[in-house]
Amino acid sequence: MYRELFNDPQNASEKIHVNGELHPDVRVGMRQVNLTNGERVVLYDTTGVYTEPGYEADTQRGIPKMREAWIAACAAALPEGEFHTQMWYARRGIVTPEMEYAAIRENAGLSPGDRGYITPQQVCESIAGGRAILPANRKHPETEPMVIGPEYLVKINANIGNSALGSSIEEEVEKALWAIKWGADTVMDLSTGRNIHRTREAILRNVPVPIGTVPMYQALEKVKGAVEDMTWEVYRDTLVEQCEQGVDYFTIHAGLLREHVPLAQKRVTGIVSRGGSIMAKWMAHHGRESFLYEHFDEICEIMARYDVALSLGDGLRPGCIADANDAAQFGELKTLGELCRRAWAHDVQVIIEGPGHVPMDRIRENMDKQIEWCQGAPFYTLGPLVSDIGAGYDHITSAIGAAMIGWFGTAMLCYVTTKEHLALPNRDDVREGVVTYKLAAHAADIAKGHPAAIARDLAMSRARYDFRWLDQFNLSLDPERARRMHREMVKENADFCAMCGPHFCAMRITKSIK
Ligand code: IRN
Ligand code: FE2
Repeated sequence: MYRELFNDPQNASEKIHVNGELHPDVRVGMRQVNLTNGERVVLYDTTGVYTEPGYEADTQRGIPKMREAWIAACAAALPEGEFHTQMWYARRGIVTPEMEYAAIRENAGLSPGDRGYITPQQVCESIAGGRAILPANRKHPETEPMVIGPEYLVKINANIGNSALGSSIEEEVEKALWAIKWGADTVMDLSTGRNIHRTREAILRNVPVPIGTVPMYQALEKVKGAVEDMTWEVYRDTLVEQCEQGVDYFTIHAGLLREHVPLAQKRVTGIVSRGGSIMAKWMAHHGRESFLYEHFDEICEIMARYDVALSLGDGLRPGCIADANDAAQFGELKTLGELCRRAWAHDVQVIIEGPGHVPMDRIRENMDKQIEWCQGAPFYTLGPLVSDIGAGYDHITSAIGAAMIGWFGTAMLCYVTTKEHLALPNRDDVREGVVTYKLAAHAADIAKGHPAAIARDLAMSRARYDFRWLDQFNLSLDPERARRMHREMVKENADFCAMCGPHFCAMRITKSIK
């Protein structure tokens, strides 16, 4: 069943591998597009083992545990029971196999000497300085290492997960695999409905990218949705449960303090973050400071024992453009900067979550403040949506903002689907959301001058001018859709398309000029 997801017999691309030098057992898969004119374009690949020739998926068994030996070697080199995070190693200048793997990946389509070429030492230094993270829980050996930071390719995250109103474990695994097929760099399981633990287990054992969660959602299910019954103990036990299972990064809304809540009550749309609203209600009910804030160091100690990265949640992100960049949002962002420093003291890797809904003229200010207050920790934003009237099209409303903020330096973009504000996304919504966000991220990479991103566009343009249709399909982000649309109206190798017909093709006419 899952194999068919990745099967595209008409796609003239093949899996290639690049081996490590520092760590010879590092073997990084990439996608090589073989063009009909003999040229080759190598692309970053998130599909893992699923596109290895002949791989037979078996969801009961799960995918190979590619990091297992590295994790074991680390453990063997340390006293019994001791463990360290990627940040700890980075701070000592030790380049782990994971770091080399991530560096090699970043160079897909580049050759040494190219501007933008990344070395393992650079990955190591940026993690040491907090400017990048490599999310890789030691209990998640299935994940293929990758790096998130403004110096690297802009990444995208796809949210999946069930709700009380629908979806099964199989559907959620299928959505996660569909997401990586189209290029999602990480997947967050935001399940809030039934079988949260088992759904996550199936995803972790079958998906080769880092997996994130918002542990508060499962903790709330444990107290049957009664926010006032939530306790630090229930939350802490949920953290440990998810660490043990192998989750690679947690969204934790620890920066939303009691003093911020009144600021949000003046807003047009109040608090629109699920995690944020839960914490605000808990604080109001108990008349106490956030237990996430008060137990923050304990949270970091738990996460450091597994190397789970911390994504500091934006519980006060604006839910409409009228609320953008207000005192509530920026008050929380300042606190996130403080928490970031505290997490680093535990060698916990950190990214900072950001908005939300922000009009285009106020996006730059968000990025600037984040850089100023969060010491260069990577920014990870939801959109932002640049208008509130896009219902049914909010993948586009938000991709406009995402492309801008990616260009300004945001390291990872959290996708928004067509169903945002309306319903739970299905498989096709996931595809459309991922491809739309790959476009936003790629547009940002181009604007930042990434040579491999620019080279892919150039190869596409040449193919277009030569009417090499197959090459155009294979170089596009969604070859299947491009091919289907073209083939609907003209035969395979026509030197025009149905948009203009044979007599009005400008490129054809241009070529006839002698
Ligand atoms: C990303 C940036 N800002 C928010 N996000 C994502 O929103 C976050 O990573 C997670 O997937 C989701 C959390 O939503 P709530 O609980 O803040 O609504
Ligand atoms: Fe929204």
